[in-house]
Amino acid sequence: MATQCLSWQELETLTDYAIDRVNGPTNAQARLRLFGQDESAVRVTLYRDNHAWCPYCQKVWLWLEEQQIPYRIEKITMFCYGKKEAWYKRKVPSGMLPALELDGRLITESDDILLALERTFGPLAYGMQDRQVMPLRQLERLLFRAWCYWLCYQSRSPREEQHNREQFIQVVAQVEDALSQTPGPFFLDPFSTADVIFTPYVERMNASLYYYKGYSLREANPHLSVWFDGLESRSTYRGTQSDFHTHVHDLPPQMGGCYDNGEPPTLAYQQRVDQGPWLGLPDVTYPEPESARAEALQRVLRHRPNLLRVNPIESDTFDPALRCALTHLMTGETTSPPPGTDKGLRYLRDRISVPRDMSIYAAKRLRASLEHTAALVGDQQGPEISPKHRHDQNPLDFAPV
Ligand SMILES: N[C@@H](CCC(=O)N[C@@H](CS)C(=O)NCC(=O)O)C(=O)O
Repeated sequence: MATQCLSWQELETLTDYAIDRVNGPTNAQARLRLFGQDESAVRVTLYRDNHAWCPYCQKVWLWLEEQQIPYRIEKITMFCYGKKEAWYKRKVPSGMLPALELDGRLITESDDILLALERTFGPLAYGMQDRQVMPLRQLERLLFRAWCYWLCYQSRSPREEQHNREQFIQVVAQVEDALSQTPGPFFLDPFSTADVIFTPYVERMNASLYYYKGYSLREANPHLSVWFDGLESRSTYRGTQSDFHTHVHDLPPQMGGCYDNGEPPTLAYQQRVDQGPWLGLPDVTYPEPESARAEALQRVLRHRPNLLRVNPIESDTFDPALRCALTHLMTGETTSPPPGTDKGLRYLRDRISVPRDMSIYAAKRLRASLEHTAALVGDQQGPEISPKHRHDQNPLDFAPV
């Protein structure tokens, strides 16, 4: 075991991770996307949630990225994690997201937004009202409802739980059938609006059913499995992609509760999502990029003052603990953090949000090093994440310093 963890200066020399947020690959941190065009070409502003948790926002976000439409991004607070911005409520009194301005005209409702975008910029392969897309949109809503019944209502008996499970699996069989109709991985050939419409909730179903019901959607269904792989072959999707840990803890306050069935596979999956190992979970299958660790380090360095300030462990004590974890992340060297910092390291482990903070593999690597370092000094978990609200994630606490 090495005796000393690296200093912040030494850590800074270990990452040169940088991407072009404006013209480069899809990413959650950008405020402007130009795709190589001049800023004067921007006709669209997307209002989306600050943490990239809102599924309807992901739908519009992915569509704009696929079509490479230049746009600005304004990030808004969701009720579940903070106070809605007054200026946004003046614009959209309900405070609902997403909203979009197109040539100065405000549009709400994600489907209406996509219809308006299509009228202006053309469809993404097939339009929202295409006769092949319409039944797929209905199927997506059917799947959504079956998922809600199973996940978001407490069953009154094992029989009711089993019934809700079967109802969901029956609709999944229809989705499998729809996917089997095309030679490629997608709902229609080529990738289209139909895939964009399924993406946000199927991603959330995959995470939540794994964690709350012990059901692995991606692994249990061969066509959906190929569909997920197809999505992950697109850099647009990778930039919006979340991970299991983020979703299973962002969904309960958004959905009004997620109910677990307490069965042995569920308990085992919960342990895995919360405490690792995170590599190998069926939330991602594309190969890990070489830059994952450097990306994680760069993101921590950027937000270091806030990360130290919000941690339940006092900054002077948490500072070396965090450096020990980052030393492990970058060098593989194990250095022991100050006693009592296990709780603080796990607090941070549990609050990395994908893709808000970093991409999926960067988060897995960082979680693993935080856990490895915490385990050297104890088994104290961080404060529990509330299923009712996420005020621990209030964006005001993370304002640039
Ligand atoms: N039918 C709407 C639904 C939008 C919606 O439910 N948005 C939620 C977030 S997913 C929202 O903005 N809620 C207010 C909040 O959480 O702050 C659409 O398709 O755009």
